[in-house]
Amino acid sequence: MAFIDEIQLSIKAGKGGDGVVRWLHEKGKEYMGPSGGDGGKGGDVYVKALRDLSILARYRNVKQFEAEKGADGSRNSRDGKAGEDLVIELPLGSVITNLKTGKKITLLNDGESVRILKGGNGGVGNEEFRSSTNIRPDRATPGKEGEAADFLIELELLVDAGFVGFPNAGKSSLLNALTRANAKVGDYKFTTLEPNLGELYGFIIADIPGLIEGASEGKGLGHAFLRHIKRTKMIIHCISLENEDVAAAYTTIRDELKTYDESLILKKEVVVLTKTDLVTPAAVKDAVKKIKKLNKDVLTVSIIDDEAVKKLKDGLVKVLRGL
Ligand SMILES: Nc1nc2c(ncn2[C@@H]2O[C@H](COP(=O)(O)OP(=O)(O)OP(=O)(O)O)[C@@H](O)[C@H]2O)c(=O)[nH]1
Ligand SMILES: [Mg+2]
Repeated sequence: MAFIDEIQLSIKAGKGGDGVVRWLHEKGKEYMGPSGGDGGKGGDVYVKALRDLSILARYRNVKQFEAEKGADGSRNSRDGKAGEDLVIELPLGSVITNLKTGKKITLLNDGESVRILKGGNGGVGNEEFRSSTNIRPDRATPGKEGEAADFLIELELLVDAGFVGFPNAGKSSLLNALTRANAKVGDYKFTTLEPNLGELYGFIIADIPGLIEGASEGKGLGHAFLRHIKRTKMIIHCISLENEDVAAAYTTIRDELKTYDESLILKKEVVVLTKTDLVTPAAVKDAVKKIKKLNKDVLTVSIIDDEAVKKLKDGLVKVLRGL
C-alpha cells in the first residue's frame, strides 16, 4: 500500500459575515428605525481521526481549505447564518503542527476531533448601535477574518510491530508470507522505498526500508522511516542467515536504533533469523545460539517452507497478544 506520510496544508477558518445598516420601513414612512442584523460567525476548522491510512492521498492535489463564511446580516433584524464548520479527516496517528504557532496535536483515538482554527465573529448590525442618544445609528461593523495557518501533517503509523533489519534481510518477503500484503520483493538492496502494511490476526505489522550503518544520521533510506516504529509496541528484527556474523549484524542495527532514539531499544524485540533454506541446519542452530546470548526471543523462518511460516506466525501472535 502506497501512502504519503507528510503533507502540508494551507487552512483558513471562515470569515464572519458583515453586520449591515438597514432601516425599518412602513408604508409612506422612510427610515423608521435601525433594523440591520449581525453577521453570522465564520465556520471553525476541525481535524478528525479515522482508522484509514489511505485518506492522506486525498490531500495529494488539494492543499488549500477554507471553512464557510458567515452570512451577512439582513433587514428586519435578521442575523446572518453561521458558516458551516470544516472537518478535515486524517488518519489515526497523524501529528498536526500549526506552522504559525508551533502548536502540535496528535490524533490518537479513532473518531476524535479537535478544533484547530476558529472562525471569525460576525460584524454587528446597526440595530445593536441604537441607544437613547442615538436612535438612528448608521453604523455597522464588518465580520472578522477567520484564523488561518499552514499545517504540517506527519503520519506516524500506529503499527503494532515493525520489521527492522539490513536491506535484503527478507523483511518484505516475510510481511507478504505472514499477511496478505503485497510488498515488492527484490534480490537487491533497498527494494522497499516506503513502508508496507499488513494485518496479522488484527495486529498491524509493517516493514520499513532497510537500515544500514549510519542510518540514524540519515544514511540510506531507512532514516526517514525510523520514526514510524517509534510508537510500535514491538520490533521484529530480521537477520538473514546469509550473514556470516549474525551477532555483528544484530548489534549494528541495535546501535542504529539506539542512536536514533533510546526508547527504541527498550521495546519488546523478537529476532527472526531468515532464509534457513540457504544454510545447513547446524549453521541455523549455531546462529540461534549466538543470538540467544543477546536476546532470548529468537525465531527462525524460510519463506519457502509453509510449516516454518506457520510456526513463526503462531510465535509472533503469541508474543503480540502477551504485550
Ligand atoms: N532463499 C530464500 N530467499 C529469501 C527468503 N526470504 C527472502 N528471500 C529473498 O531475499 C531477497 C530480499 O528479500 P526482500 O523481502 O525484498 O528483503 P527486504 O529486507 O525487504 O529488503 P529491502 O526492502 O531492500 O530492505 C529476495 O530476493 C527474496 O526472494 C527465504 O526465506 N529464503
Ligand atoms: Mg523490503
